[in-house]
Formats: sequence, structure tokens, C-alpha cells
Amino acid sequence: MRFHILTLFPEMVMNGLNTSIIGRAAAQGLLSLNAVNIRDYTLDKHGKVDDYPYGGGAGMLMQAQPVYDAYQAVVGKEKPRTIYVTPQGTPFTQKMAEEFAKEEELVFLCGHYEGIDERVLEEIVTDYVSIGDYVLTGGELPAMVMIDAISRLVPGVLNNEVSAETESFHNDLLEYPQYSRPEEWHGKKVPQVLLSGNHKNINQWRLEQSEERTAKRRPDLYVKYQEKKRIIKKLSRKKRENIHIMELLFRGNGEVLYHEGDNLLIFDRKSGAYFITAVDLEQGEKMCGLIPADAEMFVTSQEFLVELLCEQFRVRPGIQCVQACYTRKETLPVKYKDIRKLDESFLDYVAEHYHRGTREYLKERITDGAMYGAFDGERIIGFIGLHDEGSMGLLYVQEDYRLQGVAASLESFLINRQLEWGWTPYGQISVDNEPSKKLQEKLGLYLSAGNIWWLEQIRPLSGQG
Ligand code: 9D3
Repeated sequence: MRFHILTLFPEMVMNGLNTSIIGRAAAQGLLSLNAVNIRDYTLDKHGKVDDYPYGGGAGMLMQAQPVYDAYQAVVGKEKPRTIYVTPQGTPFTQKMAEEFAKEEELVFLCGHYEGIDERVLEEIVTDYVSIGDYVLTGGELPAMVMIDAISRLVPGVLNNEVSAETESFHNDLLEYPQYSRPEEWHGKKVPQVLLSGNHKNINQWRLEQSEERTAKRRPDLYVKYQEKKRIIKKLSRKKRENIHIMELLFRGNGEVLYHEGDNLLIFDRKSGAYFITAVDLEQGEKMCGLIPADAEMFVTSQEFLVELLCEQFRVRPGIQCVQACYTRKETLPVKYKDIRKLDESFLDYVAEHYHRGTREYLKERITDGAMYGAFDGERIIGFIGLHDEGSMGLLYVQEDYRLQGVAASLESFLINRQLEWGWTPYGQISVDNEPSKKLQEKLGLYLSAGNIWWLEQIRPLSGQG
């Protein structure tokens, strides 16, 4: 990730960021930080960069020319996203940090004085972002805050495990209180349950503490949490049919766009898919009105919605599946032992043998830490993974290693890992894939009676995937 920061105080930004974790990442070449002094680009012979606002008013404005020339000096032909940090911006969130982290290059523009001439903003700024409703003296600290939040999402900057592993439905909750040695300090004892060694009780206590704390300190988050909890509970009456939506919410990934009785519309940012359930056609149509016209993917378990969605959006039915979910708590035996997480050096192998996804998608699954391979010595012989919306899939075993239980071992391994994370493993199997259905039942997964449909974007040219 390359950051350019346009500012009147470049040393403030560099001093703040060149230490600690971000500084180390920059030294390692994972990030580059380029703070540019806007004053270096003024054409005024006295180095002036500000002037009075037309129409009057307090204070001075930064002029268009030096800002524009500083910007032109850092950008090439490709125009990077350019973020103006301003009290008049959209409040910065973790979601925005995740969005920005996907870019290769970002420009931050830090204002001073009362602001910047609107005309240059119109020409260069793509995003207006604030860090909250309080007044600071300039945009440097906000830019540093955002760069810090974005940088830690760049692979390698932290010692990241799978992002999915840390995310869960409990992410809508604040963290529980923690204690370290000594057992007693200032007459305060560590809560007894934490010393008990009973992990079920410990988890229960921590959850209660998180809920209490969130209700008190963040009522806004608590309302969301309770709504998701209610939805999951209701869906659990038909678990085999609804497991994909239940797990989406449980793992902290779905955003509830609409929920009214049994009508439910959820958007999953990661896969870009809309999950839609409606009691009748009329309610379905109503929910379609809440979905942007350029939506590219839908999932539904109601056949009558398939037709409706195809009419209203540029999508066509992709595959029709049954769901298989593993509702037991016991881990499965893994016969074929040499299974490891894959890194990017295996992308060629995976892309060569899995044809139902683009290379780009497969690369994303690997960098997400969601792909595992079976090995014979140093040679990879098959793989499995989690799709971006959370289902198991991406399964392949090399021909010369088939019928030896490798696929069963890969799936069992992946099931066991998910059980560790507190998830309910599930998969979606094409209705006509009898061998896979057999495997699921052999491993103890339950198949849904009903089907689900994936609707995919109609592409002008059908490329791979
Ligand atoms: C009199 C109008 N003021 C707006 C409230 C002018 C003004 C005050 C402070 C203009 C700029 C600033 C400096 N702040 C930032 O540049 C800034 C900021 C902030 O003050 N709070 C939260 N987020 C941000 S992002 C940039």
C-alpha cells in the first residue's frame, strides 16, 4: 500500500507514523509513506498558500493552485482514491478502513485554516471523511488515524491469522473485562469463574459481561446485536434450510437491510450477495425496491423469487443446491493427516484445478487464509476451502489420489477447524451431485429438504468462472 499525504505539516505526519508497527511495516516495504508539503508547490514568491474567502467570513482558506500542483506531483496516469479529511465528511468506520485497504495507492489531503477552495476539491477528491463529531486543529491527526487503521489490514503488517477466525456475531459486542496476575490487587479478587478452568462457564460469563457492557456503553450496537440474535433464533426452527443465513449473521458478516415478520433481506459485503426471503410475491417486490439496480448476486430458497429477481435485475439462475450442515459438536477423525493452510505459492495449482471461480477469487480465498491443501510429502494433491460467504467448497482431489478418503479427510479437517471457532460448518451441493451428497451423509451432515438458488450476474462475455 502506498500512502501520499498532502499537508502543511509533513514532519508531524512522518514523526507520528514512522514509529511502532506502522513504521516497522514501512521499513519492511509493506507500506510506503510519502508526506508532501503543499507549501513546496505554491507559485507565490513569499510561500503563501492561503487567502481570504470571497463573500467574507472568519479566517483564511487554502488556495486551489498549491493543492492541485502538490496532487499532480504525486499521482501518475491512474488516479488513486483521494480522501479529503474534513469535519464535513462521512464518519470513518472499520468498514471504510476495509474498503480503503483494498486499494494499492491512496492520497490523503489534510486541510488547515478554515478549509480549501471548493474548486480544487471538485477536481481531485473522491471521498470526504471525518473521524467524528469533535473539533481538531487540522486534518493531520485524522489522516494518521485512518492510515493506522488501514495499514493494520494490509497483509503482513500484523501477524494476522484468518480475519474470519476473529470475526463473529459477538463482534457487535464490546469485549469483556480481563484480568492478569496477581489474583488479588487492592483488595479486588479476580472473578472466581476465570480460575475455575471450566471453559463453558468462562465463555458464558464473558458473554454476559460483554452484553452488559454493550447495553450500557453502546446502546446503538446492542440494538443491532439483539436483532441479529432474534433473527437467528427464528431461523433456527428450520436450521437445515436456513443455516447459510444463520451462519452469515453469527459470523458477523451480514447486514440486515430489512426484517419484518418472516421477510428478511440481508446483504453480505464480502461476497456482494443479497440473501432474500419473502412471505409472498408482493413482499418480495417491496424488498427488491431496497436493492440497488446493479446488484450482482442473490441467494434465495424460494423458487417464486427466482423469476422475480431475474426480471428485476441483470441476473440469471446459477446453481440450484441442497444445503448440508454439521450440527454435532464432536470433531471428526482425519485419516489423511498431512493437511496445511495454503499460501499464495499454491495459487497456480488451485487455479489450474478449480474451474468454478476466477483466478482473482481463488487468490482472495487463499490470502484470506480460507484454503487448505492435502500433501504427499512436499507435493500438493488436493484442496478444500471456505467460500467468501462462509460455505465449505472449493474441493478437489488429484485423480491419482482419489478413492483413498482424501476428500473426506479434507472436509473433516475443515469441519474441525470451524468447530474450534464456534461455527456450524455447512456446505451447498449442486442438486445433481450425488457423490458429494453421499460424502456429506457419510460424514454426518444433514441435508436440507428444500433447495436454494444462487442467481448470478449476466456477463456480456462469459469469461472463466
Ligand atoms: C468554523 C468551522 N470549523 C468547522 C467545525 C472549521 C474547522 C475546524 C477545524 C475546519 C477544520 C478544522 C480542523 N479539523 C480537521 O481538519 C478535521 C477533523 C476534525 O476537526 N474533527 C473530526 N474529523 C476531522 S477530519 C479533519
